[in-house]
Amino acid sequence: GTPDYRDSGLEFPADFVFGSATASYQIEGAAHEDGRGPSIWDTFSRTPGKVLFGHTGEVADDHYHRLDSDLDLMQRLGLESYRFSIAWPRIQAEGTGPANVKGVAFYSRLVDGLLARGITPIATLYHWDLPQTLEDAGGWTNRDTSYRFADYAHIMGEALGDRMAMWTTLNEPWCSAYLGYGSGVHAPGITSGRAALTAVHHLNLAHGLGLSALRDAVRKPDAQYSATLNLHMIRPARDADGEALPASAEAVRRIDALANRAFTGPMLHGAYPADLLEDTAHVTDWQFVRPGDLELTHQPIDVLGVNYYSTVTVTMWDGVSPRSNADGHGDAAGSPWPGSEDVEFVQQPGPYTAMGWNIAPDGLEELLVDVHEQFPTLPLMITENGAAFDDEVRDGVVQDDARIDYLRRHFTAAHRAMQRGVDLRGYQVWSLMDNFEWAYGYTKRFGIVHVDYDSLERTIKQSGHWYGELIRSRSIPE
Ligand code: GBH
Repeated sequence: GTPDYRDSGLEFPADFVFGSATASYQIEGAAHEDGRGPSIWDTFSRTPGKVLFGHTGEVADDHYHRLDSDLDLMQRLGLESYRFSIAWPRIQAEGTGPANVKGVAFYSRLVDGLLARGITPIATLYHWDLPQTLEDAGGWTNRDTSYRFADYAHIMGEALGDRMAMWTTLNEPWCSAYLGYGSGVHAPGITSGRAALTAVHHLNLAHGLGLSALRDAVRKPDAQYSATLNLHMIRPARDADGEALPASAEAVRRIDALANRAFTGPMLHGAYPADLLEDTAHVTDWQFVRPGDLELTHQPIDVLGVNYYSTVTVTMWDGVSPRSNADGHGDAAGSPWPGSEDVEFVQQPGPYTAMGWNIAPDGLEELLVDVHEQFPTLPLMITENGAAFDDEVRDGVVQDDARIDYLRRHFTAAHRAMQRGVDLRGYQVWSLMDNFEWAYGYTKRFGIVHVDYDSLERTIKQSGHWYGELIRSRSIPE
């Protein structure tokens, strides 16, 4: 291999699953149809100043009405799997009570359509669209929400459990907790460190309770169960000679505790890390962790889903020099790092995507190897990787070379991690199509398929064709 990760010709094993991913609120639209109740993202996106240009998921990609043609699109791309999420408020408008038959029918049709085309369905139960009624009762700061999530998981297990290949409980609980309740840049837009840490625990509890409820309901012995985490690849800040700054080790440890071990601890070890509890003792006493909870959060999983986009580089702020806000959340009202607001996220070397995120394929290799070393018997799946760039349609073609280059480097990195012994089962590119990019609205395009937001017409980008070629040949194309 070459040191810059721009390889071609690397082959992937026959059972490696190449797919693409989306999330309900980002693509579906049809926000008021067939009994769907409001979610926290409906409320948040309609609150002035929260989402760029006041964009909402009201129409999004109108996927709800274009299901069949979108399924055909997946088939044309040659996808082997499709990772989607289920909108909880379509199933239970207020987050409680019996299943809404029409909501269930939509996902049932989706799963059948995938299977009919030979595409493996991977469903995430929660990709951030909490029923608003549950938020009104405290949302993820209310322990009851974890139990409501388990009820919902049981409903879905009964409804789709005969066909679903792989289940994921939560997508990126880091974002739900720290961006939703800490920095407030995501719904419900609360800015409280204590609320964020309370949410961390109730999300961990929801994962565990939801997983057991699913297992009880699903009648398919080979179904697989997982959670998806956006594990942070954290690097120490260095001086001009490349030496790690003395204060950086402390910063790496603190961010690793909050971002990574706050979830892997309870989910995979059955304990919160002692240093996390100490670091945050001035924020909360963690009394919301009740006796027996850590047995509930610690459920066996078959695969760990890893979402990877970029690296972060940290040191401790000296309290004097102007602060870098390169974590992308510097202008938020609150901090996404409760108790560690004195960690500084320093400017990284680039190049950057349109999100301003550092492009670092070596970080993906390192992260996968690192997670594998921590959990040697746990198979991994990349459940999201991709990039936003400023795409343009010219003569009906989107020549997104930057995205092809990004994907090539990250597939190379994944391949290298496998060469180094990582049990990596598949790769779901984010995203199947351009969509509602949360607080950025429709201004950032991650798709391998372009969406025209006036006509809602889909155009496969060159990266989509490139990916199709990778899937067909099972090796990284020229
Ligand atoms: C995912 O979240 C989501 O699951 C998905 O819905 C979303 O559309 C997609 O990614 C793209 O955003 O500024 O360098 O410090 C990504 C979560 C958390 C990833 C913050 C980048 C900051 C990187 N993001 N993180 S940096």
